[in-house]
Amino acid sequence: MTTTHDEAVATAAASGASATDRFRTDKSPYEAVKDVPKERVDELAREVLSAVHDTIRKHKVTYDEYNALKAWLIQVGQDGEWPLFLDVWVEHVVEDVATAHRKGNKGTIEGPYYVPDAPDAVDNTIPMRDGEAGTPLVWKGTITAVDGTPLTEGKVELWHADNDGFYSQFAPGIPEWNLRATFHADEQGNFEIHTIQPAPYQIPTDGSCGKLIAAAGWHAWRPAHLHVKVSAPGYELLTAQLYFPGDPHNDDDIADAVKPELLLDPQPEGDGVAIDYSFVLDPEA
Ligand code: MBD
Ligand code: FE
Repeated sequence: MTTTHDEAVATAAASGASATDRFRTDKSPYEAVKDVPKERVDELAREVLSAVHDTIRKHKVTYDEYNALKAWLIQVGQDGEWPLFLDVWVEHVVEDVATAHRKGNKGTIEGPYYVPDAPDAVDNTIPMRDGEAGTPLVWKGTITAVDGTPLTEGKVELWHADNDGFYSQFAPGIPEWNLRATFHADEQGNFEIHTIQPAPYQIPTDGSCGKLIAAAGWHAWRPAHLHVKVSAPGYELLTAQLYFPGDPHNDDDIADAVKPELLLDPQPEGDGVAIDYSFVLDPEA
């Protein structure tokens, strides 16, 4: 890993903070929930607060600890790391609940670094820099419905980190849309993707999330992963990540987002690897 060299460390916190701007630009969550009944808000807010109160009583939390929490929460906002914090430590449960009814592919969390509307890939190849570092990866698969119908209008939006664990549009110095593209299924529902294998991802050590990790004695790693959003008209959007066997953090992902169904089986091919992984989508209700 090269994330210990100076440049990589210097860019780390910026990635967490850029996610706040991106969230404000791309999502309109307040519009979506503005009609939530007050009974629901009352119940959820009361239960969350009550869980906090119980923890304080159980552990006899002191004023020093309470003030440390206040200082830390203020700093998370100033660092712009709320999207990072929530997606690493909370989103996996929301995803489990939201997709429990599905019969098709398992999905997992989106994380903080998705950008919508990535341009279509040219020649089935993701945009990359001249001499982009990393093992070449060729991926073939099919998009079908749970009843077996090939989804010829299906598409795969793919985004992933580079060989240093950094994402374009979040870490500085990487061309826009690098290692991000939209791939379309053919008349048989097949797709083909040419990219490189990403590196494991380390939560920025120089921001508030990194401070929490250090203070608690945790590690800061996610296993290497490919992010996808797979969709077709009339079918539920599948958000997933795919993982590589043998990664030391597949069993202790800091974001708890690995599932056995999401492990790839790469085979050596030429100077790189070939993977064969297909998607099955659930029809919209
Ligand atoms: C990532 O790359 C990621 O996928 C998640 C879920 C959290 C932080 C960084
Ligand atoms: Fe990621």
